[in-house]
Amino acid sequence: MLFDFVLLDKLRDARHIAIFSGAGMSAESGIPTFREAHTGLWAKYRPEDLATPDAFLRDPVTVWNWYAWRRELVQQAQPNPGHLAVARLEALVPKVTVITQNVDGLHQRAGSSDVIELHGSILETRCFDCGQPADIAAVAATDREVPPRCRHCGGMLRPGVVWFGESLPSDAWSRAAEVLDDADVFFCIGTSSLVEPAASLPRHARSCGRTVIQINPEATSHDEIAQYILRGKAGEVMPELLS
Ligand code: BV8
Ligand code: ZN
Repeated sequence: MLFDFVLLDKLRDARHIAIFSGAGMSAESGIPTFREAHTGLWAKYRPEDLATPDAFLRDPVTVWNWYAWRRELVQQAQPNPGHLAVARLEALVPKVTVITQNVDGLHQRAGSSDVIELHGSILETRCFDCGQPADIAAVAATDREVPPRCRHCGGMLRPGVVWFGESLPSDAWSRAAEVLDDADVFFCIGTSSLVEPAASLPRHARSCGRTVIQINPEATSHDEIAQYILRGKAGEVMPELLS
């Protein structure tokens, strides 16, 4: 892929690069995107119907098992060349902040040192009732109940993610807003830009005068606000951009 010289100059001169990523960032690690997540075993469910507190209260076993399946997938997955290229950016640019919608922890495993998880982490577990964190490995070793129970209050344990209808962690959201104020380049990688309020970040970045770069094999609503559209896969475009 040939890159615009002005784009390459902007990357060379950048002081602070923000990387806003979605499920497409992890697609080449073998983790189905949300648009694909209802395939195979879960074909009859839509993610938006499972990733809600009501769904969990209505059918805790199905929701718990869906997350147990995804957690297993995530733990077996490896960061792909796209994650690794994002991590390598830190050696080339004074400051790089990753703002991810993903809950899989692959940016951190690739070596990115500053990752804001807007939607929490599937690797974390907490009590639905009292909020106490739980060590899922320790719990699974002794508690066969599905979902397992909180040791403090006996409530059901739940994944440490942000469900639809739940607020984003206030510290993560305020940190993302600070990054928007400071970054000079804003990558938007592998997101369909459908989920709010995260999807408002690239639009806000553009309105603040940042250089917005979209990397996605398909068109999304953010194409209209991006100055640069790199039509391709994260695992191919990002390493090429840094080569
Ligand atoms: C909130 C954690 C308020 C859980 C997730 C009506 C209109 C507007 C908004 C709403 C509405 N009704 C409700 C809302 C709000 C709702 C929302 O946005 N709903 C959507 C469905 C319309 N948002 C919320 O509920 C949020 N909270 O608003 O709170 C509030 C205020 C006060 C008090 C109480 C409440 C919470 C949203 C967070 C939900 N949790 N994840 C879990 O993971 O199970 S979101 C979840 O879906 C993912 O984390 C991800 O963020 C999102 C899916 O989006 P993408 O990441 O973009 O993935 P997707 O599959 O869609 O797209 C993949 C893209 O990758 C595609 O474009 C594809 O082309 C591309 N791609 C594919 N392969 C590659 C690639 N790109 C590059 N390389 C490749 N190889
Ligand atoms: Zn509890």
